[in-house]
Amino acid sequence: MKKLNGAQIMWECIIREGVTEIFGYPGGANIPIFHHLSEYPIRLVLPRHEQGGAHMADGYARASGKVGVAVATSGPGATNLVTGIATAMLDSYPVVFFTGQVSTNLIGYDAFQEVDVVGVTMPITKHNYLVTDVKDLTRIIREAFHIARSGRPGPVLIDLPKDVQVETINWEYDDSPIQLPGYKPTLPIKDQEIDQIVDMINKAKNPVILAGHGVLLSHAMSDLKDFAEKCQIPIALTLLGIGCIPATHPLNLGMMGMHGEAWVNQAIQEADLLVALGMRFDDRVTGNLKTFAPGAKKIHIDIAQSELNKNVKVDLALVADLGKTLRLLQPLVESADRSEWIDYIHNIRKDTGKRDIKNHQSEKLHAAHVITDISKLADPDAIVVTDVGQNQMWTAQYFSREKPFSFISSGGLGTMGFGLPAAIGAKVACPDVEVWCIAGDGGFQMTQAELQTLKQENLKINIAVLNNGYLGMVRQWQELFFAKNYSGTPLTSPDFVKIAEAHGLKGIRVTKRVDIEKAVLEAQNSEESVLIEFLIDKEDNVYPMVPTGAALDKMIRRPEMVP
Ligand SMILES: Cc1cc2nc3c(=O)[nH]c(=O)nc-3n(C[C@H](O)[C@H](O)[C@H](O)COP(=O)(O)OP(=O)(O)OC[C@H]3O[C@@H](n4cnc5c(N)ncnc54)[C@H](O)[C@@H]3O)c2cc1C
Ligand SMILES: Cc1ncc(C[n+]2csc(CCOP(=O)(O)OP(=O)(O)O)c2C)c(N)n1
Ligand SMILES: [Mg+2]
Repeated sequence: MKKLNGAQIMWECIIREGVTEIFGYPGGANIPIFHHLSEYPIRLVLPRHEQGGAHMADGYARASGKVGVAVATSGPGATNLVTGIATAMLDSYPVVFFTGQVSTNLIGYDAFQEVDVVGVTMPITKHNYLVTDVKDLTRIIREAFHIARSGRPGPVLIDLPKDVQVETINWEYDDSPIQLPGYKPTLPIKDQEIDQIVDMINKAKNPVILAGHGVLLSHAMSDLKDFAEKCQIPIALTLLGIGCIPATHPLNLGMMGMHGEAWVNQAIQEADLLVALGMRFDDRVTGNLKTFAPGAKKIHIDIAQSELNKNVKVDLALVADLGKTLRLLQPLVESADRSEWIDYIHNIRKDTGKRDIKNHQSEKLHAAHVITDISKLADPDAIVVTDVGQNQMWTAQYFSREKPFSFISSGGLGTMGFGLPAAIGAKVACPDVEVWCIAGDGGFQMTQAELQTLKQENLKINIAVLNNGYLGMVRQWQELFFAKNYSGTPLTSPDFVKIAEAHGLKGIRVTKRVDIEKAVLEAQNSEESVLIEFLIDKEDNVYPMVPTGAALDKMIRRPEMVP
């Protein structure tokens, strides 16, 4: 037994959860937490905005597979976290958020910096708590980490009133089994369901696996590879599934969906069986639901019951952990030769994936060039973190990824401003790995204050800002579907080179393709973080593209080759 206060108990508990780094910002309602931090072996990274801290903790979780932790004060500190919490929620990442709260006797009185953060974050957390008695704190923190990392992972928030932080009790760690009778993160798998899946797969002539983020979250990468190789089923990836099978694996078709490759979408539309593994049929993936894969029987395996038969009605739905399921299926499915089907898909592919690059031999700098060249020069183990918009889609298309957990992107919420702070979190998690942040001029300006976090923490990452002078993805929609009415999308920027220098970092500007390599090598060889601003063609579009409401294979294709 030790005499400890709530703040100390918080630290005692989180080090027992394996936490070694946190992203936190202080304020009146969490000073006791910061007061005791130095007593514990935990590194604090101080963001410049709580949203940045939330994305850092999220990027940390995405890169490391561990639970990220972010700390903020009450009121504005807590509300600044909201976008970051929702970002982690939509992409199923385990982050535990600690917010300071006004003392329990003041709750409900509109006290200084009081916000009902439990109410605000109810729909964007997997679970949240308001601690009203310090004696509950150990149990709550243990539950929070368990809930965040088990089953379908997600963010959990703990709101800690100031009086709970300072109240002292005789404390010892209680490591008795966690009791959450209503919470069933995984369910047993029935033999009958496995038999049915095996039968459907064995009978299929033209099947496609739709591999999603759940493959990575379940650490089922090698199970997927073994399974697909045995039955010779080609694999289409969601944006967040990128990396679950190496880019160069012969069965990997590439990304599906709105900006997926045309041959991938066509294969899905023509398949006789879809095996959806740990993906949630987002509307960016399916195109018009009425015309989605009309001739295919559909199997959906997902750990979340709520995702099954939600967007796409399927023939067989199984609630289960993917790794476990694939290991059960592997010995039961027949080895098959599906070379005719695979050859057919490769035949529709031809050279269309490279068309952008071949097509753009002008003096201008094109995003496809920039990303392709960075991808070739980057360390094969590098982690690439994107922002949101055209830059994100170009990176998904042209930054070739062989390793899992090496492509980090805000998919579900599509949060502009995510890139830089998430890249900082990834670097804190993986200090020995080369980290690239690829952002647009718009998104980068949303969280660029975090450049100073890089400086203060002495972290080295490489940043590529694709400056097209527009909120490019929205401008593309305006060009194609709103009569080129560029309302609200032209965007000025500060001198990004000077911005980097003002933060004590290095800045480089590139305007021609011949200069890309030199700049990238200079960035890689620099000891400090480097920002490269690429002045790219202003009105390049991301192709292919499925217009909203269109069938998945009715894509606007990349422009034909010009002489
Ligand atoms: C501008 C923009 C354009 C986009 N365009 C595209 C596009 O063209 N193509 C595309 O694919 N996406 C696109 N997206 C991303 C899209 O919005 C979704 O985020 C993405 O499709 C989701 O992929 P997912 O279903 O694999 O991952 P998630 O949304 O993370 O879902 C993962 C699923 O796995 C399940 N799961 C988790 N753990 C396990 C486990 N252990 N076992 C089994 N299941 C598990 C979860 O329950 C969940 O259902 C775009 C996003 C933006 C911002
Ligand atoms: C926080 C936020 N606000 C608005 C949007 C809508 N949005 C999606 S992409 C985009 C344009 C992004 O512009 P930029 O960062 O310059 O990237 P580009 O598309 O030009 O590569 C916008 C405004 C968003 N996704 N997130
Ligand atoms: Mg832009």
